[in-house]
Amino acid sequence: MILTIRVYGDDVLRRPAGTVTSFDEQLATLVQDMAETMYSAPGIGLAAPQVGVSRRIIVVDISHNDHQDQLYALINPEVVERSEENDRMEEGCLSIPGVNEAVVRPTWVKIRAQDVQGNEVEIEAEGLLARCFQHEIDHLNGILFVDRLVPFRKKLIRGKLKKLFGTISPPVAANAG
Ligand code: GNR
Ligand code: NI
Repeated sequence: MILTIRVYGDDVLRRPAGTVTSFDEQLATLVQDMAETMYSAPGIGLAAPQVGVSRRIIVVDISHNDHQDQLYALINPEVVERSEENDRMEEGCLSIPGVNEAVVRPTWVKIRAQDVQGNEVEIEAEGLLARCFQHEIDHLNGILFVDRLVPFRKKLIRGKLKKLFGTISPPVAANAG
């Protein structure tokens, strides 16, 4: 089932998502619906708050097909190690359509998470995959990529955000970014 993607200005995108504790059929269904929603958008990642579910769940697939053989579905994911080296890469977000800006982030990350069955997994990623994991984990903490722009660009896109979404939605200070 394709779910509705929430857009900039929706409070759920600013709320820190809750830890998942039940690895049941309902979780498996939600993960499948999130994957379907991501592929149909199309996008290379999706976090549960983007479909109105304030829980720590992400799906990522940077391949250009929906075969699901390169689908990562991660529960309670955390960045546990990051490179000192950074990359600057253009990002977009399904929740902020019409805005694309370069963001600086670590080139490489190690992620610790659980799979849909609750087994612990560790993943090392670099390049676009690392980029996408970091973008999605930010969503779980109420952080959007526009929060990570250099102050000058952040200021410049305020007008655009106001025009596109009718509001400015600043990061919540408590969401340590
Ligand atoms: O589809 C998406 N593309 C993308 C491109 C560069 C960096 C991050 C992303 S994630 C985005 C989908 C999305 O909004 N996920 O939260
Ligand atoms: Ni996004």
